[in-house]
Amino acid sequence: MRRILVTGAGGQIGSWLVPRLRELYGDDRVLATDIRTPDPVVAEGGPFQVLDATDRKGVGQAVMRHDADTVYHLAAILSAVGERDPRLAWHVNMSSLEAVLEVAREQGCAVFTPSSIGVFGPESPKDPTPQDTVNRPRTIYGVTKVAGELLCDYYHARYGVDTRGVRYPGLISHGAPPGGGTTDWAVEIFYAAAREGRYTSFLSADAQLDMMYMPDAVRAAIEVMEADADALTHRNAFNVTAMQLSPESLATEIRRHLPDFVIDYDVDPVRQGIAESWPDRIDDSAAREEWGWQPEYDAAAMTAEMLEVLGRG
Ligand code: NAD
Ligand code: AKB
Repeated sequence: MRRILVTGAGGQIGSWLVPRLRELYGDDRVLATDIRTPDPVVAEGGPFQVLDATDRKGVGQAVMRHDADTVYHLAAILSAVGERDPRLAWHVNMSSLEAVLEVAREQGCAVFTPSSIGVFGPESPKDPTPQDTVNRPRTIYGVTKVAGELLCDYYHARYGVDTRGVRYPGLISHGAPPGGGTTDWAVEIFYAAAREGRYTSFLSADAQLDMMYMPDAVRAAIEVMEADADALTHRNAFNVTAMQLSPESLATEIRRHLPDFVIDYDVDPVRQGIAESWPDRIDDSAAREEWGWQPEYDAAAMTAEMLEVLGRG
C-alpha cells in the first residue's frame, strides 16, 4: 500500500486527485502539500503541510517524515502565466522537478509528473499528433515540459527511479479554478453559462484543442502509476485525450441544456497564438496499448454533469 506525498495539491488537479488518493490508500497515507493553504477538501481531509516544492531540503524532509514511497508532483506554472513571467515558469517548473527527482533518487520514491499537450509546437503534425514526433514548443511552459519529460526519462535510465507521466490536454472541472492556462476558457464557459447565460471567449470560435473531464484525468494519473512497469515504453510522456472542443462546439453542446446561451469573442492574441501552436487532436494509442487507457466522459456526458453540478442541469 503506497504512502504518498502530493506537491501543488491545492490546484485544479490536486483538489480532485488528493481526495481520490485518500479514498484509495487511506487519509493518513496521503500528505498534501502546497506553497499556500488550499481549500478545506485538501487541507483538512488528511495531513497537509505548506511546502515550497523548489526547496529540495524541505521536500526531502517531508518525504522522510511521511515515509513516502510515491510523489505526485503537481506544483507548476501553467502556459498563460508562464508567458507573463518566463523566468518564474522556468524556476518553479524545473527547480521543483529537480528537487523531487533528487529526493526520489535518494529515498527510493516513484514519481508521477504531468506533462502537457504544450510539449508540441507549430512544427508538430496537428491532426492527429503522433505519440513520438517533433517537439519544438514556442512557449516557456512547453520548453519546461519537454525538458521535464527528458529529465524524468534520464532519472529512470540513469538511476532507476520509477518515473511516470502523461501529457494531459486541457482539463475541465468544477471546484478549484484552473491556474492560468490557455485552456481555462473551457472551465470559465460553464460558470459563465450557469451564472449569466453568456460567455466572452478569449480564443476564437474555431480554436480546437484536446480536452478531458477531471475524473478521467485523475484516473489516468492513478492508472499509469499502478500499471505493470514491464509494459511501459513511453513512461513519462503518454499522450492522453478524451474529446476535441472549440469554443463554438462547446457552446453548441451547452445550448442543448441552455438554449438561450450566448457566446461572443474577444480574442487574446497571446493565448490564441499558444492554442494555434498546439495540436487539434493527439493520438493516444500508445497509452491505450501500453496500460489500457480509456476515457469515460465524452463532451455530452461531461457537459451534462458540469451543468448539473453548477445547478443548471
Ligand atoms: P494549478 O495551477 O491549478 O495548481 C498548481 C499548484 O501548485 C497551485 O496550488 C500552486 O499554489 C502550487 N504551486 C505553485 N508554485 C509552487 C511551489 N513552488 N511549491 C509548491 N506548490 C506550488 O495547476 P494544475 O492544473 O493543478 O496542474 C498540475 C500539473 O498538471 C502541472 O504540472 C500542469 O502543468 C499539469 N497540467 C495541467 C493541465 C490542466 O489543464 N489543468 C493540463 C496539462 C498539464
Ligand atoms: C494550459 O493551458 O496551460 C494547461 C495545459 C493544457 O497544459 N491547461
